[in-house]
Amino acid sequence: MSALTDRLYEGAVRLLEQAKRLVVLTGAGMSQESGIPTFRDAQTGMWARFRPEALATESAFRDDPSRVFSWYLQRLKMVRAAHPNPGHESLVAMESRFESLIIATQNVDSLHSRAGSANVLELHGSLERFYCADCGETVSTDEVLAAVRRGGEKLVSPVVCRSCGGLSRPGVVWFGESLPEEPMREAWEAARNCDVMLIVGTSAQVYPVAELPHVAWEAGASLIEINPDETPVSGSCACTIRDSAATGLQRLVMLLPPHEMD
Ligand code: BJW
Ligand code: ZN
Repeated sequence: MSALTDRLYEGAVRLLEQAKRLVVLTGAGMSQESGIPTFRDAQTGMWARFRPEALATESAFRDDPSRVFSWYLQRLKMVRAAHPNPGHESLVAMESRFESLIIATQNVDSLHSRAGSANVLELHGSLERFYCADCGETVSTDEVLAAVRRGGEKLVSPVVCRSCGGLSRPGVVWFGESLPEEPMREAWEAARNCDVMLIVGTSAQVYPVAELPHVAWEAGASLIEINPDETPVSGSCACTIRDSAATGLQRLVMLLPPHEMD
């Protein structure tokens, strides 16, 4: 570990020690060490193999429902087989050290909640929910999983809605769609009121979530980034830790002195 890296961790710890309200903004890099590919990493990202507009839009779904539905079923199977990594667990361990710790995540894999984090705002929805693309009625995930078992590795047609006969779609936010209102309102409010925003494993390229660090910064919060690579937000950060999510968060938890309430 270099002296510069040590200083960056020390700087981050000093900011966290003084903070009462922490917001953690997470992206696909957070779950990379759980074996879930990121979206944009050149060699391993999901979109190294697929074009986003070919799969993550409503029009792609309308053009070829089985192809898009099957892609999401494969991903649901993958996240169900995955486990939270030490980075997710470190965020759970950090909770008791702050008056409030809110996780605003773009991830649809539920790994923060499965790790045990209490306050998680899912800004891009979840792979665990399905609903009818026509009437909005919830479609049971058990029914969807039964379709997975029937389909095996083959293309699976979307489950048909019992109310209107429409096709079921994953409960994630596609390009051109608005984000869920309530978590979005809470995330913006938390960003305006936090002392520190910790930004972990996101390329900070997808809007409107990419605005959140700017909202926090303009309201006077300090920004800390954990990401092996530079991002558009790096220049505004007080500390940029160039490590993986699991390494960075584990080390921060280790260095943070115990809370006086502990
Ligand atoms: C590690 C690591 C390790 C690796 N540890 N780190 C303003 C300007 C320009 C464009 C727009 C704008 N406003 C809106 C737009 C359009 C669009 C957009 O942002 N486009 C940009 C790409 C330019 N936005 C939208 O369409 C949004 N909707 C909207 O704005 O609606 C408006 C509206 C108004 C009125 C009526 C209706 C609508 C919706 C965006 C939804 C995004 N959805 C997706 C797909 C979800 C479904 C699915 O899962 O398939 O969400 S896109 C995809 O990107 C996914 C992610 O959540 C999101 C963010 O990606 P993320 O998490 O940052 O991952 P990566 O891969 O990009 O980065 C990984 C990072 O981790 C890297 O930095 C690595 O270095 C790092 N890393 N290993 C730590 N181990
Ligand atoms: Zn319906």
